[in-house]
Amino acid sequence: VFEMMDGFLKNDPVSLQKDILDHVEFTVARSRFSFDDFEAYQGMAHSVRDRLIERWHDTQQFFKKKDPKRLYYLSLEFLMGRSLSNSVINLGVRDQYMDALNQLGFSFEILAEQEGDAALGNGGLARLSACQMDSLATMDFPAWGYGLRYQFGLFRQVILDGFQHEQPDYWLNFGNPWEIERVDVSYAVKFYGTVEEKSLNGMNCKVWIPGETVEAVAYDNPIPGYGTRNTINLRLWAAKPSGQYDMESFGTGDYINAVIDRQKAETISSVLYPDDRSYQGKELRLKQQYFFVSASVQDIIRRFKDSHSSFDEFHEKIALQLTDTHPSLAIPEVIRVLVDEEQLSWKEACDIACKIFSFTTHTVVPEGLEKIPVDLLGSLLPRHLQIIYDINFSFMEELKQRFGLDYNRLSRMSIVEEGAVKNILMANLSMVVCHTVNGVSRVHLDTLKSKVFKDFYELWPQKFHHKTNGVTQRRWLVVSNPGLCGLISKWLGTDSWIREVDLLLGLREHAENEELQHEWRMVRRVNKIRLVEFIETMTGMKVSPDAMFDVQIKRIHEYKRQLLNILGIIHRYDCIKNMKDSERRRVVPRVCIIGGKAAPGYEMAKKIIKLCHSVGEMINNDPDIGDLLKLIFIPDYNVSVAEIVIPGSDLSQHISTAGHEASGTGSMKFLMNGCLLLATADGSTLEIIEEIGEENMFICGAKIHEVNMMREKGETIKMPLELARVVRMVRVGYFGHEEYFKPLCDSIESSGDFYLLGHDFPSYLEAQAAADMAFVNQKKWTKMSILNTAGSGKFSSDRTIGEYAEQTWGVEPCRCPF
Ligand code: 26Q
Repeated sequence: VFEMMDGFLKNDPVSLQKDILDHVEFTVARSRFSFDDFEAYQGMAHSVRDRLIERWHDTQQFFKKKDPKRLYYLSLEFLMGRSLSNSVINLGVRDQYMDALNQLGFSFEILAEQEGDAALGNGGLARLSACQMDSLATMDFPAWGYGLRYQFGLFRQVILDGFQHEQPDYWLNFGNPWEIERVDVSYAVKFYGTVEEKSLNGMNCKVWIPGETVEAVAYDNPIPGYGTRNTINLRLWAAKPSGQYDMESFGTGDYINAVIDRQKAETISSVLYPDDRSYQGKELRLKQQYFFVSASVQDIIRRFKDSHSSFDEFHEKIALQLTDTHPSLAIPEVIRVLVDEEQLSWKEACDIACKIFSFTTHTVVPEGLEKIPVDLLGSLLPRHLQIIYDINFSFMEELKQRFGLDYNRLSRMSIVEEGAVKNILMANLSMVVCHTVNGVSRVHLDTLKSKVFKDFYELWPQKFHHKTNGVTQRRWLVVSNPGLCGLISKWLGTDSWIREVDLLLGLREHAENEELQHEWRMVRRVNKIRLVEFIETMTGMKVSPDAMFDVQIKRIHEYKRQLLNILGIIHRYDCIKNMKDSERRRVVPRVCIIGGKAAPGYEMAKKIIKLCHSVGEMINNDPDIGDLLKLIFIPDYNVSVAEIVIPGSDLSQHISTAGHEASGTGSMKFLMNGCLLLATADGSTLEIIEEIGEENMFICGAKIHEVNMMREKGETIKMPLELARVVRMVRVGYFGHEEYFKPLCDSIESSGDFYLLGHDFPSYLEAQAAADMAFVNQKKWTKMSILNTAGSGKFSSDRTIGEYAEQTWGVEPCRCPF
């Protein structure tokens, strides 16, 4: 069926056309003479898939031959979004496919929109994993990703009467052309049971007699690099009933019930936990974590043993990166396999573990750290609990040597938290064993050192590092903003910035060039019009592209302060209402856009969503206001929505209470796309200020040390009048639902205003006013916009991954020849 050239699939438009049609006929099983957009998408996706598989094979064979040190990236979440555009761009065959489709009478853009998102994650952490996979592939690192193949990804958000409702995400219902099912790659994962002591060759051994076995089946997702043949693997595990006890259960008679019972194994990989506030102590979550870890560790050790006869070189060939503590059961699992199954000594196994593991933490607050009740762990994984106790015993001895019998310190640092319910602290376990812990921004590292991991920092300062997050310019510029992308390449005279993002700096010298400014505005205008159309499709609202588009899109959290934004909008509304006509003429029209999901159990976040709708309802229908102010809530925010919204935004808000956002990566995507930032000095925005200068941003709010001081002193400030006024409007039912909104008002006025909306409101309004002023001067605005893109180079995940490779993992590029 395939047209080959020099043994490679051919990529000229005619061959591609034939290929697509063949897939429509034989894979999708439709007539090659009559098929719709979705079928055309499927045909094309399968044709792209063939090319991915071709390169994936070559890359894996090449890695096998070279046997370099490999990086294994373990994450329970990956937010990949759509794959079609990204794949053809990274494979370097977009234009050829566009031609092929045009000749068949289809549009590439329309086909790309047929694809649903792969949303196997919650938010920042999960999208970061996806960006980092793209950089690992592009930079030729011999890396593998491991994750879980949830049957249901992040819930779909449906808004009814302004309230969020959750619906299952049936992302696999129409098939998934981007994965390769590996029925031959599967491992038994064991749970429950008991541990028995046995004597083996005169040695005392622990033997785990498990009570339940589930099979993990591999699904491989090729990740193509840009400008390279390298295509790495993201291996996701799905749970299937184990075949091991077939005879036993089927022999006993109750065949039907036996089958049904065994089918329950599949629940392990059925659904993603939608709460990104961490820890609930749920058994199913723990099962997911261990299922994932056990399958991955078995796979890694099997691959190693394929080409090595002892474990001497294990740490020279393998680096294991833990994405937060979620996969940290890999630590006792590796030790268990090495000691119980490979007969290494306890010391040898621990030494290996200490050399291969590193972890990155994505939280700032101690409450965000993961705990597992000892009873739960002991029943599900009895042998692992023993191993954790043994690790802790040695660690406590080490501490006593070092600090003497300082019991307070011992209890603060212990992996086992004593109390009414005993818990295992996964962060402490990770701290003890990993050779490195990374924060995700510079200030995040400071917080780790001075607060969350203070004791550990005193003990092992050399373990602490940070790698400021980054995002991939392939997805966030090349895929999502082709207009700007073309313009950048034209003015830089090269498209090399797609691999070497620092070249973007070259735009600085043109920032005031009128021709570039004009073209820049034109491109941005086209993007805004695309967003206008999208808003109309999603909400039925018509907004004007002449207005300033002011955007806040991210998960809904109290610390991210969508409430501050909404209260600011009420203030603006109130001001406009009270203006004379002459004043109104000077108002800069705004379209305020908010989007994001609330964790299903997070009541305050859900109230914020409802408030947004109620306020929008009033403002948008007020004939007094017209186009001067609109408030739009974009439902079901996800990666592909972000790809439309970000390029069409003028101003974006990143206004977490200082000290609460570990990094934040949304800001980086806006920055690259030439959108201005209105931000607090928190997480990555502090580093953005260093790159582009305070004069090119709108900064507001208390600084981190001020927040700390106010909290330490328990200082309460007097509510600013403007804030008191808008809160009152909500309280007295100006927007209806006064009972329902009461807790929101109380959080500011009666419960200590933990997130400091009162303190930050005046400077927030000032920053907003400064943005208005700047927008009136389009020359100045456009200059700032160009400088944003020009200064965004540091925030590419290529830079982040380069630092990890060199400083944390010790891995080197391994480039497959073309
Ligand atoms: C833990 C246990 C049980 C169930 C769920 C979880 C869980 C899942 C996801 C806990 C946390 C998360 C996600 C956290 C997250 O996204 N953090 C963000 O990470 C980004 C990437 O580093 C940062 O930019 C953000 O600042 C940080 O909030």
